[in-house]
Amino acid sequence: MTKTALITGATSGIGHATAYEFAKHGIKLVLCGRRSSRLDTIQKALEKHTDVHTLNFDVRDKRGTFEAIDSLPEQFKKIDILINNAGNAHGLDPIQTGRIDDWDAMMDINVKGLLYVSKAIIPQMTARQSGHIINIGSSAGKEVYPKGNVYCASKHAVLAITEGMRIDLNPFGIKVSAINPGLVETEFSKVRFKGDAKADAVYKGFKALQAEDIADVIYFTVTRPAHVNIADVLVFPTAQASSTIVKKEF
Ligand code: NDP
Ligand code: 8X3
Repeated sequence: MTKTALITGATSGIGHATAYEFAKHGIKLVLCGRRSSRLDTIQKALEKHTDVHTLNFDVRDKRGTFEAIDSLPEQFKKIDILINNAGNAHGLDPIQTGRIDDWDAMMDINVKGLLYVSKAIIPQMTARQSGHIINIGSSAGKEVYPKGNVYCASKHAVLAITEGMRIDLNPFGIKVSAINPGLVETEFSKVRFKGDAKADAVYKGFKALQAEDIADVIYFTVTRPAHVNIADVLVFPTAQASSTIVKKEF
């Protein structure tokens, strides 16, 4: 039977590539993000392949998140696969000079936003005793790097929440997976450095992961047999050995 996936952060990068990968395989899509014109464009492009519904909300907005998910039309209400992907880094500063607004953004989006969306979807999964939640963590959730402080904390939280979900949802037969990428060339660094030229240097001198590489891993994860759960994956570009060790050639 055709499955339906809800993807947060579908307007860019990993979420966008996952939407395209899923559409290719006929998975029905609920695509979420704040930039509505991008959602419209993606919907038009993917409707050739599958049914697509878009939800325009900010995951920081608790009420807006629940209202958006409640508003799903009947044919999109049953979510089989939840991809908690929306998130970003904001800033790269030592803890003593970090901006509180950046800290708020990362904790509110990466951690609390993920919880709100999950809270809105989990009851239908427990009721049906089936479903698959994929949380997009990061290598930053496994290892803290200089100036990464709060972003790393937010991704460590994603990993802890993933493990907690897997334990608590175990009696319901719900799969919970964490996919943790290293450096992926998306809009991520543009957001982190607020459009500053520093962003351009991040992926120079080596071949970074592309969003499509992570979409491949996500599609693989959601297509395993019922008895197989890919619990936790760490994916680096070949040039990367850890958060701080990247083989660059100039
Ligand atoms: P992008 O910046 O390309 O995409 C981020 C997505 O998140 C956008 O679609 C954006 O949509 C959405 N988003 C951001 N803030 C909000 C918000 N407040 N409410 C709703 N949606 C929001 O980055 P990536 O694709 O790289 O990032 C996706 C995930 O992957 C993130 O969780 C990130 O932490 C993680 N990751 C990224 C890595 C990388 O190196 N790029 C490595 C490891 C993990 P919109 O602005 O339209 O709302
Ligand atoms: C994104 C990877 O190394 O920029 O989560 O934190 S990194």
